[in-house]
Amino acid sequence: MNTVILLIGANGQLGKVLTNALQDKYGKESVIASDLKKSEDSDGIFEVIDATDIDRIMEVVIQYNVTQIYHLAAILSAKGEENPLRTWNINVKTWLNVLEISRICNLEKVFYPSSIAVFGNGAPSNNTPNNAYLDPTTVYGISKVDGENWAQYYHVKYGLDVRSIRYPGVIGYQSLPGGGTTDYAVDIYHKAVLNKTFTCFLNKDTVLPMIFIDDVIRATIELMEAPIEDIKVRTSYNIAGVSLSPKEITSEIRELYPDFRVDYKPDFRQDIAEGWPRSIDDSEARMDWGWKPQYNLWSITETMISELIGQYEVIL
Ligand code: AKB
Repeated sequence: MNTVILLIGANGQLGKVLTNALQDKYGKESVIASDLKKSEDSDGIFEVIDATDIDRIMEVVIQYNVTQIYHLAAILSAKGEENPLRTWNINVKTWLNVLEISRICNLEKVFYPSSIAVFGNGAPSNNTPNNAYLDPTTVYGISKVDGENWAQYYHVKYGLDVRSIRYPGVIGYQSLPGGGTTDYAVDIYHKAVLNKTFTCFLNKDTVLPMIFIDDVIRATIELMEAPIEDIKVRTSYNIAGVSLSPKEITSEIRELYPDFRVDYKPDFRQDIAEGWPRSIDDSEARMDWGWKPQYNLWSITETMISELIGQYEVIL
């Protein structure tokens, strides 16, 4: 069977990069990117899909003989709090649509991104284990716990091969994140390269688990390619990159931009961040399918800055 992948939510921070990585791997003709609007810079097959519309997803799955779905569409933690019921409806309904279609069409594999937002105050905040108690404090987190349980349900009940990772905050240069609590860790690099002062919405010492985009894309593809018998966790796997605070990122950036200035104005996102782990225990992912991060704070900083300089065409 030829692999044909449908990515839902392909215009987001991860979607664009994952689409390119999957196109490189499987060929442009085997990857269908989709989102609510056609992306300006899409290079390959693109279909407009509103994932709350199950018939539209089905149409595209049948049209292209799709064999795998990566479901990336979701409203993130900070944005989600503006309208909790809408967030719940979108995050959960779109995921159930994808699961139902995957079951009906007997798809080979499905990918579901979960998040460190599934954890709350009931979990240890250092080295949070995979099976820690889940009492999330945001509607986004609640929807991800729910989504993980649905993933496991479809696996156990229908034998659907659903695989999932709990993403830390993702740092990447290709596109801006939107609506998350960890977004500051991308914005800060943009401001540094543009020689602007950065106003941080978290306190300087707030440590959160983060991961570089290349590591997260590699983790996703490695998980999806792992032999089925290696996948022991059917809710979602913890993965860790590097745990960081705004102060630590700032001091690394100052190695290259000594005059870089950061002001701190914590807002409601500080409360969200305080409910999340400081660091993640990813030993199950390491053991089951060989996960290992490659980027540390310094290599993230060097890569972010050199890539963004290229994008903004500024001279160091
Ligand atoms: C967010 O901040 O909401 C996301 C996440 C950690 O899932 N980046």
